Amino acid sequence: MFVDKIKVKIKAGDGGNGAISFRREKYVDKGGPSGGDGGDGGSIYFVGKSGLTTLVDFRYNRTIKAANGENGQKSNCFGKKGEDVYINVPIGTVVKNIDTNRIVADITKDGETVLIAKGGKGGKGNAKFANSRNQVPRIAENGDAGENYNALIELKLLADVGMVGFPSVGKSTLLSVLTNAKPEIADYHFTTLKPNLGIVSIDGEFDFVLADLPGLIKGAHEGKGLGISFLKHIERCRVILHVIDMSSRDQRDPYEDYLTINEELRSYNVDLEKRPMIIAANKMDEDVSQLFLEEFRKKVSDVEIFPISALTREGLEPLVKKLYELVQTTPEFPLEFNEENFREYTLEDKQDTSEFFVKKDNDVWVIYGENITRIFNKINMSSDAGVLRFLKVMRGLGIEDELRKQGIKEGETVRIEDLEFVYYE
Ligand SMILES: Nc1nc2c(ncn2[C@@H]2O[C@H](COP(=O)(O)OP(=O)(O)OP(=O)(O)O)[C@@H](O)[C@H]2O)c(=O)[nH]1
Ligand SMILES: [Mg+2]
Repeated sequence: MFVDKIKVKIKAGDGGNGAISFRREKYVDKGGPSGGDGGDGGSIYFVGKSGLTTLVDFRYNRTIKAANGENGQKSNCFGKKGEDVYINVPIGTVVKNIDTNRIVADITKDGETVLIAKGGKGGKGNAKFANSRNQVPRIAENGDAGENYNALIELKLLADVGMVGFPSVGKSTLLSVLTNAKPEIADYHFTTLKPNLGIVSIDGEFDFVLADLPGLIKGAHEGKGLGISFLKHIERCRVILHVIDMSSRDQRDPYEDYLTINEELRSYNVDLEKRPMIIAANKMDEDVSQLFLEEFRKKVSDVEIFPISALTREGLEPLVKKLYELVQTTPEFPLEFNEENFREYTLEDKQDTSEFFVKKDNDVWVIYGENITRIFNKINMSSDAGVLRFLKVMRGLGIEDELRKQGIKEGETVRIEDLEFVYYE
């Protein structure tokens, strides 16, 4: 089964909460604070692994989780760290965060290890809050939540040579005679619904990966036919093999076919033009093909043409040799990233945003925003000291100023998450 796209939930471990406790030892005066820190939550990593070719393993595992950190304990005992999770994925795996529409990882090498979701940091125990002014701190931090999001995991084919062409020109037939692959072959359009891969061996020693792609038609880049979803697979092929039906069986002109497909490639991604391309003029076993080929040669002089018959297996050797030579001399085409769609995910990024929002919902002033939620969740609100600390943070962030600016009056209610309190100057 060929799984090339799958949605999963990603959930790194939460950090454990810091503990509040005090020493009660015989000779220790008053007993100092001794609440240990919570352990960090486990992170999730993907590791590129050559040999894996599908995402099928994810079919049965739609949620990927790492363990939470344990809570801190008394007597300065730290909570245990949640274990990190490493998952092997095929090379060519791209992970996208659907919630933010950003690419989290693009795995292109064997052994490449990428952080997919960072575990939450453990909260500090009260021992960490002791200072000269406050020797009996009754506050501890809760652990941060582990990063979690909905992900789309996609597999981009990493073929060396990708075949493009109209439906029924013989792409799958060619793949079946050059490799061990057994793609479906039939005399109707769009026989191939998903790309097939095969390995072309030369003298059993050198080889390259050949991909047979679903047929393209005019408007493919806008989603016509099988459309854009398969054009992306050629993004990374080093070499393009343009297969053309020289027998003009479908009453199309081979030269027009050639122009149309090139236009589709160009409309989808200009870069494709930079890849070396050669032409397989197929179905040369048909009577009319020779005439069409002569016409074609007159119009196309800048691209090398290899007359072949996939059916009778004629003319294949020079074609394969040329493809191999091009694969050897053409660099890989990594996906191009720009700031917009690529960002490595770290929790630190989020901590930097100090923004919050204030709105009035009926009579209640509501304060919200990612950062404020994070701080709120971090502070242990079950103690007065915790609440006081939170109010201090609010002041520090300028929330109080903003409320005043927007006209809050004494006695009005303020709400943050599930905490409501009355505002006094
Ligand atoms: N005469 C002749 N027929 C061929 C040749 N190569 C393929 N065909 C026939 O053309 C038809 C289509 O072949 P496929 O290999 O399925 O074509 P395709 O390009 O993969 O088509 P789609 O998957 O629909 O895009 C089949 O009936 C093949 O037998 C050839 O060299 N000569
Ligand atoms: Mg096919």
